[in-house]
Amino acid sequence: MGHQPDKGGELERVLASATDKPHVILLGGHPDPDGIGSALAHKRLCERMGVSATIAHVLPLSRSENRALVKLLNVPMVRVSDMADLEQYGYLALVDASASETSIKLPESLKLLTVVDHHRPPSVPKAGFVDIRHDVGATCTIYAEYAERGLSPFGAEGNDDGPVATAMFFGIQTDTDDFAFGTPADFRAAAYLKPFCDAETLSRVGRRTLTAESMEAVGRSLLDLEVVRDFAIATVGRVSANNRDAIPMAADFILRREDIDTVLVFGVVEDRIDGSLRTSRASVDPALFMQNAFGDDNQGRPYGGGRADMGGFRIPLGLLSETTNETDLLRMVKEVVQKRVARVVPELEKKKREPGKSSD
Ligand SMILES: [Mn+2]
Repeated sequence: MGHQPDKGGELERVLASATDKPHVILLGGHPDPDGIGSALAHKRLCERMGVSATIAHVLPLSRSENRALVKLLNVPMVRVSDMADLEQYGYLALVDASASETSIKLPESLKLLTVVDHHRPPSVPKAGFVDIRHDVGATCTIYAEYAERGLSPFGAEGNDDGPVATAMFFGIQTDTDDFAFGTPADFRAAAYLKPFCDAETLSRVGRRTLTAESMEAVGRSLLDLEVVRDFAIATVGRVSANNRDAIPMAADFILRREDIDTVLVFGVVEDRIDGSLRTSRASVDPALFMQNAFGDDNQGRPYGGGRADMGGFRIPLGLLSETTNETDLLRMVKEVVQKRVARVVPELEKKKREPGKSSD
């Protein structure tokens, strides 16, 4: 951690030693602005060294603001679905993650070359180049620092760095909750990138437009909201996979209510139940909350997990998915989730049993 003497120079040497085969930058999860901005920064470095690099992702872009970012900046990304799609590449670069996406099997010939990330890794990855820092709010901050310290500085060589700088700036902005959690390094990186950004694109993606479906889902969660003491629970009903981020969005929004400090929002997405927990109370540990409420699946893997202030869970619908009546299904899902959450928030069950409170 802290300031490594010349990580940028080391990255340059590692990239220069791997010019014999094309590179792939594989984004994990649903690509977010920090991942996209970092991937663009990495691709730019590869290209300056004469190496071809492709940005790939497995899961779809899920927020409309992310789709807008990709569209407005014309971000070149390909969606891959199986191993055969990756066989043409020799080297793998991971940005904003230290382990590759688990939903795709990688060809053995693909060599993990670089890892640049700001999350705590479960184990230190083995790669030619590793730069993992916990004292920055975004991976784009690390790439901005390489540039500022002399590795392909922005604006040099008469190149148009606007789209890359804009995506990186937005990556830092979103990963730091609009700079509320920005570290000095994030502010410094943003200040470095700002003159190269396209102001109009930045303000357009900064609007964070929502799809109509997401907004309706957030609306349903507000109608469904139940509050017991300082805890709130709500369901969005069913949302499409493309709009599943309506669930954490609703949780973030409800957490702003002044009389609560912890909220759990859930919904049905395809053939599973998806949920998000948000808390502003230090004594609530989201990972422990998830564990106590939902436990493990039959292979011993927990249904949910979390970090200091947020958590999530995914539970397959299993036999419930055969319910043909959607209203019945949603009612049963709600019952199951509430029962489980009552293990952690017992008042929820008591409230249910009170007369006069009937479920819809
Ligand atoms: Mn990030």
